Amino acid sequence: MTDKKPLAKNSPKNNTGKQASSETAKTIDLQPQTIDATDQTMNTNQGTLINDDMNTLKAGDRGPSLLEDFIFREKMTHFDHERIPERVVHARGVGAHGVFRVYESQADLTKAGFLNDPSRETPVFVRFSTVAGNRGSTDLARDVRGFAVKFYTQEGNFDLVGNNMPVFFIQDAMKFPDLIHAAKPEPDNEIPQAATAHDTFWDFISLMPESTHMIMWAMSDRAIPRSLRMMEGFGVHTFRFINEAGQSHFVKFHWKPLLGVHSVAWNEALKISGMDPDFHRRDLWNAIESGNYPEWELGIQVVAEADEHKFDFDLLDPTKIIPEESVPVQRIGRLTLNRNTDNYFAETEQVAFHVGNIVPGIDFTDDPLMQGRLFSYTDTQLIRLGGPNFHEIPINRPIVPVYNNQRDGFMRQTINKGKANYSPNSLGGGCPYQAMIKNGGFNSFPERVDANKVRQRSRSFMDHFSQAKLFWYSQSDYEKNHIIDALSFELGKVQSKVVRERMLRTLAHVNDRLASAVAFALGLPVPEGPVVNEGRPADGNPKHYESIVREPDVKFSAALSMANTIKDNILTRQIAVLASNGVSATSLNTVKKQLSGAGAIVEVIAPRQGFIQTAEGDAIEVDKSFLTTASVLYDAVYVPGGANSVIALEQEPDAIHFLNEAWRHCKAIAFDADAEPILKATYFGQQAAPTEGLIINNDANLLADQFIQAVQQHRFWDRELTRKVPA
Ligand code: HDD
Repeated sequence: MTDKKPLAKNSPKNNTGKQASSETAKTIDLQPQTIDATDQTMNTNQGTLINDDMNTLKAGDRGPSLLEDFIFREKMTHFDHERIPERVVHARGVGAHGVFRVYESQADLTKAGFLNDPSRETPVFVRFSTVAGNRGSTDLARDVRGFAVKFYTQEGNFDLVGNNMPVFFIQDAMKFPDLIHAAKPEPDNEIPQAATAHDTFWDFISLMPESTHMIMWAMSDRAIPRSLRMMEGFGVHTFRFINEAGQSHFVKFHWKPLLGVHSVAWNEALKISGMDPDFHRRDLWNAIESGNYPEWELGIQVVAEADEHKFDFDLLDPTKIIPEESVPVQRIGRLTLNRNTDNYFAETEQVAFHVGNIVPGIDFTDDPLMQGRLFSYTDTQLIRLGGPNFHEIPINRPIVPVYNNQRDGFMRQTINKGKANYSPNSLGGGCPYQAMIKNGGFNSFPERVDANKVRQRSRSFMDHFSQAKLFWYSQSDYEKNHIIDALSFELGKVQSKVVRERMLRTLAHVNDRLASAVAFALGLPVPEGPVVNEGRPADGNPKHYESIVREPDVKFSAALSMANTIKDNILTRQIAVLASNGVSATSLNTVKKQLSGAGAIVEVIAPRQGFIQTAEGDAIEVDKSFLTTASVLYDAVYVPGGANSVIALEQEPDAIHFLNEAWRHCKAIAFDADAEPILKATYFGQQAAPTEGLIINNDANLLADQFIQAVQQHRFWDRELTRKVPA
């Protein structure tokens, strides 16, 4: 047993033993709380060294345990209290540290310091999440993804608590608890987990036509991202920028991923959920550990105050986007995630975001969803994190010291000196002082509000379908098919015929083809008639709540289709190489070298783990066996030649299934020319199937070039137009 004294100082290392890749004001701030037990001796929470952590204290070695065993009692009590309530929504998440830097000063728009100074690197903590599932649910659920960014600025924390979709299901926060109750597992039997394919969700949605635009996004492939690193983020609401002169501009925030926006196939998502429920979490972790830091550009759409009413929708309505054709997105800065957490609970679980955390230069608008959020986020942390001092938890505290007269409460850490805990005071010399506006004191934008108090929705919010149509019109053919398939799946799981019919009526307000294709899959006719919209108009006129059915002014927006995304690199793409004893090392190594050189991650998969013997007589280490991995965990497959390897894999059902499934999910597949017998053994090799994304070559260098170009395309969705592969 080692007998060393605990270290007085804590180590700044992260839990991989590697030095943090980038030191920021926040990483320095976290260091006093970061503990590394390497070479240390175990002690109790009171500091007493522990001699035996294996046995409780007993009256005789076969006798009863003794109550005086303070070491056991402390350990067990702490364990019994380890869990805290999970988030009521966005329970499953993953976080990482990073930095943000603005490209050029935005001082003409905002006085926010972190957007004014290109030399300033602002530390950030980002948490991605799914919305509906529990903490232990699968990453690849069909769901919206949370994209919450905490900027630790020198003027305090700014939280941009967004999603990977630019609109929301509801317009008014009053409906949030109902939306979430309907989406979560049903209350009588708590089924289904992390899925909206059930009656209560679609019952609610079918009665809320304002959700139609968001439903189009949620039923699109945006809801099943290939990677958290390959999805967009949006602040959703219209915010305000305030400059030094006090002028306000409306602003929408965007995050644009440098790797492009990519998804998986729905059938693939279902299988990934079984093969690796931590698929996204692992992908993010591995990317950061390997130095492939995920990056996004911060985009803004800016609208002058005077132009507030020039759109065919209301800027305050969170179910609407500003089409990029109307107001282009300016890319103003870059976010880089460069450090994994040291401790999931301390950081990712305890981080507390709040839409209300803003800094001078940024302000709210009267979006009624945003206004309700301003209440909910602090309130939820009070129960989740157990009291009013959650801002003191290291991951939540700002990088600037906090001086105010807020005191006490459960788990208070700060030791405030002095007698004066009130303001104004003279006994404390009047401290802490209030800040002048010119010295950075926050002052709200003096928006003029002159109105009657009403519990009502603006008529300008009643256009429920035009942007759902815009989204539909802007999708490629394969994306439209995926939306039809997703709705057919989800509504197909709904037991209530009334609900299904009501949803078909809603879809008919978006597009006839969409509605009739889903109706066909459900074996139902498309019902006619208006959609239902609940609401008690304060003016007594039911027409107030009737949906306005119209075409959008902008009829097509390229930015809405993932088909138009970046397809010029294969960075961090996972490539499977199927091989067995007798594989051609020359081919395998040539292709692997080129793929790795282009930034892909290549893994050799064989019938068994360990090593395979190559045709040339060397041994190659196997990364995974067919038992421990699956095609759905890769972006593309390569099958090198080598006579014995080809014979072995041709007769290996797992290898053939691997290839058939990769084909079904529209992935690039490459064969050495002499590996063609394996192709012949696949289902697609026996059909007159389209050959896009299928590469066969006897020159390994040429094959690698063609393969890289194919992998860049991500997927060959047109394959789905012919008969699907039975895999
Ligand atoms: Fe929310 C969490 C995003 C509407 C109430 N929300 C939460 C998280 C994200 C969002 C990303 C997880 C933060 C984290 O990682 O810890 N929420 C949104 C977006 C919305 C939205 C983009 C619409 C534009 N949310 C919304 C409304 C309400 C809430 C209307 C209530 C009035 N949201 C919450 C919450 C959560 C939350 C209950 C649960 C855990 C938490 O806050 O910290 O307060």
